[in-house]
This record gives sequence, C-alpha cells and structure tokens, in this order.
Amino acid sequence: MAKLDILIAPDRRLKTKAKPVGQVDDRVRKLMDDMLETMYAAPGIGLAAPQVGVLERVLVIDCTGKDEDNNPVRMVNPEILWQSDTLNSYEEGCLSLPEQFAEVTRPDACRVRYLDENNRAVEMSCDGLLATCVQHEIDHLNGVLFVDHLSALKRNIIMRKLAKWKKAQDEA
Ligand code: GNR
Ligand code: NI
Repeated sequence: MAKLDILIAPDRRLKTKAKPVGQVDDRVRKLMDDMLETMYAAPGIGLAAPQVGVLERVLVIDCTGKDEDNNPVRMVNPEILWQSDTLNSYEEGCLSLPEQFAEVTRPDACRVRYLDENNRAVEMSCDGLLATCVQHEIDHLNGVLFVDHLSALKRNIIMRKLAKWKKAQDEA
C-alpha cells in the first residue's frame, strides 16, 4: 500500500467530472487500498479518487467510530437511486479544504448502487453521517465541493481563509 498526496483547493482537478471505471480489476483495487491508507492516515471518514488526482468514479468510506473496528467501504461508479425528502444539516469538513468547516444541508437518507471490489453490483441504504459522507464523496466525482452548497458569501470567506492557511503552510 502507498499513501497518496491529497489535492488542496483550488485545483482544476477538483472541479472536473470524473470518468466511469470500465471494470474493477487489480489496478482499481490497488487504488482503493492506497486511498484507504491515505484516508486513515489523514485522518478522514471518506476519500474520492479526484482528491488524489485520479479522475475516475472511485471512492472509499469508513464512518465507524474510533472505538469500533474498521469497516472500510469501497465504491466504484456509485449512483444515487433515491434521496429522502427530509433534510439534515451537518458540520462538514473536507481533506481538500483543510481546517475549514460549515453546516451543509442535504437529504438525510439515500440509497446507492455501486460496484464493489469484486466487480459485483451492490445496493446500500445510508442514513445519518454515512448518508452525508456518501453524498459528499459522490459530489467530488462530479467536481462539486461542500462549499458549492453554501452562499457565495460563505464560500468566498472559506476560500480566502483557505488561501491564508496555504500561505502559512508554504512559509512554515
Ligand atoms: O473526513 C471527512 N469528514 C467529513 C465530515 C463531515 C462531512 C463529510 C466529511 S468527508 C471528509 C473527508 C473528505 O474530504 N472526503 O471527501
Ligand atoms: Ni471531501
């Protein structure tokens, strides 16, 4: 396994729609294992391939609490089949927008279909933090960041704070 570099916004690759994967083979399984290693090290609860510069429809998630055993989920070509009408808001963060957080409102439950690591179609119902995370990661595959769900005013404030954070990192 290998830890990958995570792209920080603004980066054109984070705004690009990712391409479907033809088949889940060893190359894709290796990518997902490397993404999981990168996600756990960050640490984060989800990671989408565009965040590591790979413009393919691949994501990994593990929303288990820190006292539970790991429960990694690997999704290829995920599709949202259904989203609830009821909404929920969560304080979201993103590994591509370090140290920036905001309340984002999304459907509070969803059902997704995807190919698993064995190239088999699977469906999963999600609610709570898992539903938020799945929708956040699928957004990444469509070139959408959590700040794109905010008003232009809030988005601009976050992007300016992020630019400051980046500058401070560069100078350190
Ligand atoms: O680690 C992460 N935490 C998180 C918290 C609330 C809502 C979404 C997320 S996903 C984020 C990791 C990430 O950037 N995935 O793309
Ligand atoms: Ni993210």
